[in-house]
Amino acid sequence: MNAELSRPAADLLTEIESIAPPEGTCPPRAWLHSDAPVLSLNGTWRVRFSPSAAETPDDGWQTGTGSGKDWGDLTVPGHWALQPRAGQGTGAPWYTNVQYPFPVDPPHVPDDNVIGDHVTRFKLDDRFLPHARLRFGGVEAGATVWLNGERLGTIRGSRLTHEFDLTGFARAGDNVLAVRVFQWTAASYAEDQDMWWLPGIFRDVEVLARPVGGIEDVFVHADYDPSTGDGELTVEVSSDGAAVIDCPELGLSGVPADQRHPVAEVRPWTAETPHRYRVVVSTATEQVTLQVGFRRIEVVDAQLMVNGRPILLRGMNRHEFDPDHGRFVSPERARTELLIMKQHNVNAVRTSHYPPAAWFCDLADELGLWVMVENDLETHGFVSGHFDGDPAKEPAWRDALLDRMHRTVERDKNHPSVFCWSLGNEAGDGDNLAAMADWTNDRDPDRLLHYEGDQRSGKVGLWSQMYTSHADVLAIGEGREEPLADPELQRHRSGLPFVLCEYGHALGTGPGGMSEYQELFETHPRLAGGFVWEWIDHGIRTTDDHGREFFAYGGDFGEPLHDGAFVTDGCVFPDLTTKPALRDFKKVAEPVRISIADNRVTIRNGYDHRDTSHLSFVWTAGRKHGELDVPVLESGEETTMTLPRKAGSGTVTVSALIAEDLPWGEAGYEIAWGQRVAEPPPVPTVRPRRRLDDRGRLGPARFDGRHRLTSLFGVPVSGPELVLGRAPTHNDLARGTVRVGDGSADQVWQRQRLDLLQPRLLSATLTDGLEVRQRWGALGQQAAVITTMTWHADDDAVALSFRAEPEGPWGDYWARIGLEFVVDKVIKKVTWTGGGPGQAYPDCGQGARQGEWSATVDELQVPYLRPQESGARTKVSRLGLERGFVVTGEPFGFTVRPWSQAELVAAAHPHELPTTDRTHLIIDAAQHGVGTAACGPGVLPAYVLTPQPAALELVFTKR
Ligand code: IPT
Repeated sequence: MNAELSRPAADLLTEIESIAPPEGTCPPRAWLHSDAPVLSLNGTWRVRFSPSAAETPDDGWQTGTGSGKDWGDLTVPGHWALQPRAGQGTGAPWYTNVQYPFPVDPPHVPDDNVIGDHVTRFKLDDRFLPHARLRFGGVEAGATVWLNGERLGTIRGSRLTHEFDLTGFARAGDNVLAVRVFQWTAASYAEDQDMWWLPGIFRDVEVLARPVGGIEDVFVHADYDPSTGDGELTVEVSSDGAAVIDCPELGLSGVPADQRHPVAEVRPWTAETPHRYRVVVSTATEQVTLQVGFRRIEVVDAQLMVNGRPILLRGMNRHEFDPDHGRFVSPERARTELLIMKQHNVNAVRTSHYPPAAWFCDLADELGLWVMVENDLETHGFVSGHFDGDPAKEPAWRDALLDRMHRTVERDKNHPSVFCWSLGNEAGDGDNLAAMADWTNDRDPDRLLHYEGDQRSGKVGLWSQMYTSHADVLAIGEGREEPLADPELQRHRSGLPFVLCEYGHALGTGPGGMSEYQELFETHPRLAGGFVWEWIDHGIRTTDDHGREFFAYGGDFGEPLHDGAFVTDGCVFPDLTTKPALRDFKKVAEPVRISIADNRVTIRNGYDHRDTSHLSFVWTAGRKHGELDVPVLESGEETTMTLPRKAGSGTVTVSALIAEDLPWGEAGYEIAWGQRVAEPPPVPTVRPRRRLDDRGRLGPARFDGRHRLTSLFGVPVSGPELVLGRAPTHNDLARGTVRVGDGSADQVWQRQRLDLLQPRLLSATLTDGLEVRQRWGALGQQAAVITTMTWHADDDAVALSFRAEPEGPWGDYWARIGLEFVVDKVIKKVTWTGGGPGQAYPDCGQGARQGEWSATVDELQVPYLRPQESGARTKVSRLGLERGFVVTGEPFGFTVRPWSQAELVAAAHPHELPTTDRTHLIIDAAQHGVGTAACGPGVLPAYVLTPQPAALELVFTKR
């Protein structure tokens, strides 16, 4: 103990560094919808900050009004670092992933430890007396709580609910609530999740009236027997009064609690058919309403089964995040999130890596999503010391860790959506986790247990890994995994379904390889699917010195240690606009598969539990369209039918649409599609009628003395230049767990100097046009690409035939091979025929389909929070640049942006990209895949762009 500290400061430090469970709180229980009065204490509170325990005044503030010059206003719920007006020196948001932002010295915390003293005053009437509870939904990173100057206890477990009994503390009329919140506590060691460190009272604070003879807790068991269709309802009630159950829909009226009630022919709950029954539990003084879902979760023959049928998790890892409010997310916003998920064929959520706000599972119950509720536990940063001292194994932490799990399970135990509990994320392994597992299995045997950190998986119901390669997932699917040494553990694990609790890391452009995972999931019964990492970018909305708004990531607040943009790996942007990753996921995870061969359409129902009666099917071929009369298909059923003759023999799309409005999607909303793509039209032939004149004119094209284009149809254009490189994506910058060649893609490219190519003219021949042969060598390198560009023209068209041959010692692969044209004017809009509307790369872009598209150049860009290669469209046969020219060709890829690749590389945020008066057009013959090397396997072999000959046939016309 620090000898210089005054007694109160020393006591405060002891309290901050305590690893005991919270003190003075009520036993954890369900978050119930009761008719007992509730008083919300959300609103404007008074707050003052001290920079450390040693400097925290001990001045009787707990009964004060929070007035004086040190005090300011703060909105509760809210993180103080996101309310800079609340006070000076409160610390800024701080992002780290695995590493702790303080020395690993448990249970000690640094001296720099902002302490926020919060005060609010409120009135209570008789309804809250003599018994009431004070409930906190979440306080980071722990607190001490006083009511009317009397200490109620402590909060430990930032995303966990804490209740205090106010009996004997609360009084009629005015009350003063004082909460001392700490930036760091010993509990911070257990809360090392990959996210911003954001202290504060960030969830609701309420006073709950507790009637005498009321309902303390409820545990609903609603089983469904798939063989009979019958259910059984048991409602365990803890109350000091007699409780009865009512559910008119089930014919239950005033039946006793704590007994089994068989109910014939119930409609079961599934994520696809979220049918709930309203059950009311009453005592003489309180009524609690529950929304009950009947279902049975089992593991049978290593398959994850619900209600007797296997399910496939098409999941997302969801952090709670709002760009303005951090981990305070409003129910309205969360509902929007879940609607977006449902609309993109997401059927499951892992609440990474802590329990969400209490009402979250109500929304999941209502809208239909499988939820894995994860405990608030991660000790990842101990990895730097080989998990020495990891709370998961230190006996002194046992009670605190068990307490966390109790709070997690007890609060959410009545939700049908919750199919699984998770002990936490990345917390090593140890006896404390084993104790938590035992307790959970015992408390709630009707759900599965998950924990990825211990691969022996002895106490869990799902075998789980993260970022496993496709090859290893295949091996597991086929039961060919490396067996565990212990035969008993091996026997247990080989009987478990397998999930990827994280995969498809969605950082930046990508993720590549999702389809290949999905195919494995759909092929091997043992593979129960997974959860993409992750749902949302945690970018904090802020402004730069010029007042320009942007979404900040690690380092943008001057953090001395941080993990940069690694927190921007969501499928939606911070403002919930969708990223290409989500649109691709929607296609990859389609619950209905549609394929078309010749004029035969095959439709397969891939839902786990429901038929297709909620869908209608339409075909579209250009401007023609019509309905398809598809019989209702049961889960797993398939039908094949002939397309109407009217659909013709060209490109045709068959879509599955929502037939009538659903709670999460309007009639006409497309949930799945399949396409038959017609051969692209032949590239128009240009009969060479023009010769290069001595002023460099070749029909509508003009060239300079070095045979470089200077204009096309009067539009100033320079180039084309060979491009082999790209502005590295996050994935290109990382090594990946499975990779081709040595190091990251970017290193492979840097070694080849792909972005430093220099041309040398080999020959320029005047044929019936112009043939230019060049050698493109990289600075300092012997390897080269020999290109031949043959130009022809008539009065209205210019043809370019491009051939490229690599020569010499190239590295393992290129980023792309294409031609870059720089148009010396601003192009605002483009139209194209080909893949769209969104971006595509060889191993992603599943959401793109063949069609006629138009977009502004701005819309073509994907505003990843750190700029990088993005926005490519592929399989394009015609591209029109508004007030520019048109390019027709054998299918090519294009990228149109106002920036050079170097400008993209230089910008750390989208708002730093310069305003230019140029337009860069890259026409690609091929690109390298994107993979997920930033976290997981790199580009799969099929998508590696080895140095190889390439060709493009392009025709330029005015329109
Ligand atoms: C994994 C974490 O579980 C997750 O929270 C997130 O950090 C993710 O990585 C990367 O974005 S852990 C990693 C070391 C595999």
